Amino acid sequence: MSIEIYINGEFFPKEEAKVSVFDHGLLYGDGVFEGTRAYNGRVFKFDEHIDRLYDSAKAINLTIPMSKEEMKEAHLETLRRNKLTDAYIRTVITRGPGDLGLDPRKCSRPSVIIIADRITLYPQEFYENGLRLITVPTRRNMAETVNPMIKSLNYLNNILAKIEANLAGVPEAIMLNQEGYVAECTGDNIFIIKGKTLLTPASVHGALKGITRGVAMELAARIGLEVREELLTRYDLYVADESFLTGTAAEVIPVVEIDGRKIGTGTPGPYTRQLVKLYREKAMEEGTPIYE
Ligand code: PXG
Repeated sequence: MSIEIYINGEFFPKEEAKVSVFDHGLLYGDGVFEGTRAYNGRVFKFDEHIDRLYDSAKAINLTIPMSKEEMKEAHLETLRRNKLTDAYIRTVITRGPGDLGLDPRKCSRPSVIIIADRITLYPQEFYENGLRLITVPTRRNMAETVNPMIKSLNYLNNILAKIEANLAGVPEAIMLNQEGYVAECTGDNIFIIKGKTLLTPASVHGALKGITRGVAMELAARIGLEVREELLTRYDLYVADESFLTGTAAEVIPVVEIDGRKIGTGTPGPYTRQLVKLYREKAMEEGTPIYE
C-alpha cells in the first residue's frame, strides 16, 4: 500500500507527492528539516522536535505558515492516514518556489512537507557488537557559517564526511571542528565514558543539540554517572573506557573502535549496554498518543 504524504495541507500518494523544480529547497538547499520517531502508538519527544524545527526555521529567517499546534496536528494526521504506530517522520520546510535567483524574498510561500513511513532499523548486529569509526578530514561547519545547531537542508558538509567514512568501509564518521576538537558524527552525537564520567562536546564545539543526546544524559545521571559537556580531542576518544553515539534514527549505539584503536575492551561497555536498553524502554513508554 502506498503511503500518503502531507504537502501544504493536502495529502498525496507517494508517487504524486511533488514540489516545484523552482523550490529553493531544491535549488539552494534553502530550508530546514526534522526527524522524529513514533514508538508503540506514541510520538517520542514531540514538543522537543517541533520546538527545534521552529528554532531552525527562525534562525534562517523563515516563518513557518502555521502554529506549532497546527504543525503537531498535521504530524498526527499524517501518522493516522498511514495507520502507523511505529514510524520515522521526516518534516521538511523549504523557502518555497521562487525564481532562479537566490533572493528568498522571491519565494512567496514556504513548502511544508511531512513524510511518515515505517522505520528501517540499523542492523541488530551494530547494537550487539558496536561500531568501528574513523575521524575524517572534512571539518564541521563553523558556527559563523551554517551553524551546526540548525537542521538545515544544507547537509553537504556532513555528506562529504559520510562519503569519507563509506570509502573507508565504516558506517559513520567522527567530524572535528575547525580547531581540531571533536564535534559530532554526520547524523549522530558522540559520547565517551571515562571512569564514572560521561563526556560529550557542547553545541559551541560544533555539535547539534541532539534530542536523543539529552535523553542519554538524563539516563546516564540516573545510573550514577557524572555528566559533563567538555572539549574533547582525538586522544580523549582513544583512551576512553566506553563510547557510543546517539540519534533519533540510531537511538543509543555502542562504538568499539576509533581510528584503529580499540575502545576499552573492544566490546560494548557495561554502562553503554545499560543505556541502549534504558533508552529503548523509555521510548516505548513515553510520548504523545497518536490515536486518542
Ligand atoms: N547530529 C546531527 C548532525 C544530526 O543531523 C543528530 C546529531 C542527532 O540528533 P537527534 O535530535 O536526532 O538525537 C542529528 C540528527 C537521518 C536522520 O535520516 C538524521 C538525524 C535524525 C534522524 C534521522 O539520517 N539527525
